[in-house]
Amino acid sequence: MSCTLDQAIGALVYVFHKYSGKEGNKDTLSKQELKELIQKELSLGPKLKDADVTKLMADLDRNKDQEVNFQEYVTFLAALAMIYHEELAKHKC
Ligand SMILES: [Ca+2]
Ligand SMILES: [Ca+2]
Repeated sequence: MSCTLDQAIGALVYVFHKYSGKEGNKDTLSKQELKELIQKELSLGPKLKDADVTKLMADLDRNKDQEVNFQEYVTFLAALAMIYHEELAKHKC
């Protein structure tokens, strides 16, 4: 039986490929794919404006190829995990 962390990591990989395969390079997320991933998979998605996605894309795209590869995506998830961790800490009293 797999544990929850296994499943969570599996889900992270699965979600990346679910969107990265939609257009262009199958192994990287274009801005459109990134936007769709955020809007459909994250609770904060609908709050993000187009300008936010553009800025996020620029932050994530370390090698400046206008695409988010898996390594860059992992950086994004790590940042998200930090935010979620802080939020959780706030709600625990
Ligand atoms: Ca793609
Ligand atoms: Ca890139």
